[in-house]
Amino acid sequence: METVFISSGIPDDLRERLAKRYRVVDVPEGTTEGFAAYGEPAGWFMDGGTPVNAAVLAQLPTLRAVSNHGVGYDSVDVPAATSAGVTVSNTPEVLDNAVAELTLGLILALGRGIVKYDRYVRDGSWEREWPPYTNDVHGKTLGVVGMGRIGRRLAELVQPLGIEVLYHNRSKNPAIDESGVATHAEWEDMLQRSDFVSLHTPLTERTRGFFVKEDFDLMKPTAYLINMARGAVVNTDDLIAALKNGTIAGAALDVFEEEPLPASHELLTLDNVIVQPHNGSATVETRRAMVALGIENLEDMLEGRRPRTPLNWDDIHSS
Ligand code: 8YV
Repeated sequence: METVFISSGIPDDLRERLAKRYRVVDVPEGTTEGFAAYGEPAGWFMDGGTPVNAAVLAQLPTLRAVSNHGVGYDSVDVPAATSAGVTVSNTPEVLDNAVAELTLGLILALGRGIVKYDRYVRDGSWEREWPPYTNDVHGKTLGVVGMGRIGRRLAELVQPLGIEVLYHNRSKNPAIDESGVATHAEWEDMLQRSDFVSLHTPLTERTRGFFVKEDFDLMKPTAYLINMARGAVVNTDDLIAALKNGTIAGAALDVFEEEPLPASHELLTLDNVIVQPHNGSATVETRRAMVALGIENLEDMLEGRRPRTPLNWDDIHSS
C-alpha cells in the first residue's frame, strides 16, 4: 500500500476514505527534513504552512503528487515540482463566495465604522456624545487588484449597492469586461478614484512587497485598503506609516506577513485597522469543500487522472 502524507486538517470521513487505498501518515505542518521517519510518500496533502521546495522534493524521490489545500500555493515551488515530475493541484472556486463575502463585510465595516462604533458604545463614549456621521458605502468606487474568481464574485456582490468596480491586472480580462461587473483601469487611475482598494493577488516574486508608499500616496485620504491576498504583498512598514499619517483612512487585513499576528504587533495599536485571523475561507462549509476537492485531486493524480483543478498536470503529461 502506497503512503500519503497529510500536513493539513482533514475530516475523519475523508481520512477514512483515503485510508482505504493508502497508508495515511500525519506529518507535522512545516516539516522540511527527517521524512524517513514517516515513510516514502507517493502523495502529500498540505497547505500554506508547509514549504514544498526543491530541497524538500530532493528528499522525496517516491513523491508523485502534491495537493495544496487552498487557492494560494505560494509555499509550493511548482516549477521545481514540474522538473521532478511531481504533479501539483490547488483548491480554487469552492472558496470564492466565502472569501468574497468576508471582503464585502470588511468593506461595510470600514465604510460604516461598524467595529469602531461597537467600541464607541462599549467604552462609554456614547454616554458622553453622539458619534460623528459615517459615509454611505452605496454609490462609492471599489478598486480590485488581481481580478480573478474571487474578485469577480466580490464585484458581483457589490453590484446591488451601486458600487462602481474598477480593476487592474497586468492584462485585461475580457470575460470581466464583457460581463460588465467591472471596468479595467490604469493603475494610477484606479488608485486615485477608488474609495476601497481590495487586494486579491497571488503571492509571487513579482507581487511580493509590491504595494508600497507610492501606491498609498496615490489613494484618497478618505480611502481604505483591504488585504485578502497575502500579508507579504504589502510593505507593512509603508502601510503603518500611511495609516498613522492619514495618507489613507484605514485598512482591513485578513492576512499578515507573520501569522498568527502577535498581539504586540504595531498594527494592533491603530484604531483605524480591522483585523481578521486569515478567515477568508474559514467557514465549516467552505473548508470542507476545500479539503474534499484537495483529496479528490490527490486521488486523481495518484491514480493517473487529470485532477479537477491542476497546476502543472499538462506541463508534465504533455511533454
Ligand atoms: C487558507 C487561503 O487559509 O486558499 C487560500 O489561499 O489562504 C485560505 O483559504 C489556506 O488554504 C490555508 O490552508
